[in-house]
Amino acid sequence: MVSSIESSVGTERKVVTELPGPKSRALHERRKAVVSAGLTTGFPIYIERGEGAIVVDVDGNRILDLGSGIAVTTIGHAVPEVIEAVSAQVAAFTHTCFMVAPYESYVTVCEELAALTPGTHAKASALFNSGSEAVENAVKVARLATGREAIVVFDHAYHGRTNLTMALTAKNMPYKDRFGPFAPEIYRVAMSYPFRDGRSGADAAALAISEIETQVGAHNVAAVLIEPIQGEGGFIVPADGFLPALSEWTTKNGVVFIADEIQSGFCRTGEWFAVNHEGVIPDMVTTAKGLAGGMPLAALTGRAELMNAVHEGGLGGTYGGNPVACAAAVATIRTMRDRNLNARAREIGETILSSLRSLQQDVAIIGDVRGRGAMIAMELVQPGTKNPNATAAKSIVSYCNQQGVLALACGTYGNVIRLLPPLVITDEQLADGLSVLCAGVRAAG
Ligand code: PLZ
Repeated sequence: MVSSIESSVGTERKVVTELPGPKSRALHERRKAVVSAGLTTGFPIYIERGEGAIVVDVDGNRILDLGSGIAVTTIGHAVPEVIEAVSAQVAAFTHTCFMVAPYESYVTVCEELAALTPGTHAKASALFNSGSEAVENAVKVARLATGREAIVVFDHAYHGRTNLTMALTAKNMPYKDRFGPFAPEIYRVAMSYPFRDGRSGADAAALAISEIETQVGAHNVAAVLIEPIQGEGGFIVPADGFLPALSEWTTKNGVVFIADEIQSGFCRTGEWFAVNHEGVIPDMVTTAKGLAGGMPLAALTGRAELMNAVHEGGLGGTYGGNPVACAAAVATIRTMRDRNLNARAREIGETILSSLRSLQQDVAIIGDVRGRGAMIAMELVQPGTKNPNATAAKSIVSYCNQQGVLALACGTYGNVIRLLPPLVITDEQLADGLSVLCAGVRAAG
């Protein structure tokens, strides 16, 4: 069964119909009648199967996936280890609710999280269904453990779409517009954005800290919540020293430092977590996405004294840490370790960076190329300025799509193209994807 799936999907990108093809277009018509218009799909090809870095649509087109379903299928599609673990778990049992009748895989996932997240201190975790839910719970625990209410977040931040996490997310359109009122006691301060603010990490941290101290008061702050590399906001890598300075300030002031590693975690940046690049040890870490290789699972991991400050029954949910998702996570983490995917992420990063940096020499619309490991982006500008060029981003994404390559845009200004390939992408597939992308950039520039 596993081998027939493996052998049935080719490894090369191959477009056999116009895109989207006739079957995808027909499905899209059906969808319009019944799926909320609030959900949009940039490139509505309907997927039938996948393997590694290739997804196959209902018209038989083989599409190269450079987005991993937004950093989720980090170990690739249809990974044999995950197929086996999930299939066995589905056959054994699919649900009991961990609060009703527990099972081993939940505990194993929490053991892995304790071992892999930064720091050797005692840790405890709780498992949830989505990234937003993990972030919501981080806020709950930080408030309870500190007895304080204020939560500090940053410009360009993305933390989710639920009511509380919408308030934590910076960008209005499309995430927040007319969906309020929003949760109170959320304060936004300046992010370090080297391409746009030109500040050193120390200066950017001093600015953020002074905003917190003058506008909120350190003693009111329960937590500082930050993506160590911002995802939806534009793959913004803060200047060196920014995260360590913030982390030091939180420690001095009894504030919980929460790293939202939902997009940047689990080998994406060439480390288990993006904070590892700067030796920062967060008090709490939220994870999801890459953690379970495509099954919905999220986690909140934190210092045991914070996580265990919660009263009995204070955390939970029907599906959180579902056994099938936990089985997938155990297999996913093992696969990451066995295949040394952190090293592979770094190799992929070097290849992408060198290709995009050399392109930047002759194309005036690339303002910045940045990122770590296999989390790399280019920020597009109007030639000769730093003014955002969202039109170019749109046309490059659609060029890639027409060639059978899935690429994603992001950014507060919609002008960033981000690459999040599955880490099992082959050198040939990566070279192919980059040549399509570079042609798209040249055409737009
Ligand atoms: N924190 C850092 O990246 C999810 C959002 C896609 P959920 N990012 C993709 C979209 O448009 O909804 C994300 C993230 C960071 C939290 C989240 C939220 O995770 O699993 O989507 O709830």
